[in-house]
Amino acid sequence: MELKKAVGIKAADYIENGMVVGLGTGSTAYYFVEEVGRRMKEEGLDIVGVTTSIRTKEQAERLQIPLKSVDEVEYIDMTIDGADEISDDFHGIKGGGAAHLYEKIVANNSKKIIWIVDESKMVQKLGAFPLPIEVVKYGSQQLFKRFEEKGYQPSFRKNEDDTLYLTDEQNYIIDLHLGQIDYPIELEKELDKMTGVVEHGLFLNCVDTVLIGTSEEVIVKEV
Ligand code: DER
Repeated sequence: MELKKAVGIKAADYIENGMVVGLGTGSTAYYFVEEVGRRMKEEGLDIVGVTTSIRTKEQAERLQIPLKSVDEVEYIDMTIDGADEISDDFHGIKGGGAAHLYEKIVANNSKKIIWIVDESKMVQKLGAFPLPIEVVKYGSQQLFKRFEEKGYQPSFRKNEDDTLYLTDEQNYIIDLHLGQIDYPIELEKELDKMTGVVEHGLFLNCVDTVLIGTSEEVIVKEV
């Protein structure tokens, strides 16, 4: 957790007065948002936040970070968010925290995207991490069967009480256990065409900067 805290705090250095900032979701982004709150309180940092989940919204409200919806701003200057896997060619898998739909909406309306990870997230090729797929409830069992037939080893995301997990949009998550993904762009095209798939966790060709927390330092990689 220390690596996540170090990279989350470092990421806040990129935030400047007057920015509209996309506030990511997850255990690493949590530390970034906390640091933004600290800088606002102690240094007078003046920004507007656009959140990527209900839980980040609640955290930002606790920190009294002024917020706007993604639809209330012309664009977002910079979004700082976590990731579950980042490949050598800087493609990402997100959605481990089931927030990838809102995260992708905010990312797609951002001028600059920074991902903050600990070194364990850096991989040669994507796929060891299950690929989250947000699906509408109606027809989700049929989609599940399609994924099974494709050999994608699907599983519904569940709560601790074994009920089906519901996203902020009240949809289901199906996680695909694909193993190494050799052709992510082709997979993205296939998933984008499947009726009932709301959004998948492939974030391809979108990140600008990656901050990697290691035991020695925070490494900055410009893509
Ligand atoms: O859901 C997401 O994409 C989040 O960014 C999350 O999965 C990042 O992981 P973390 O909690 O290890 O930062």
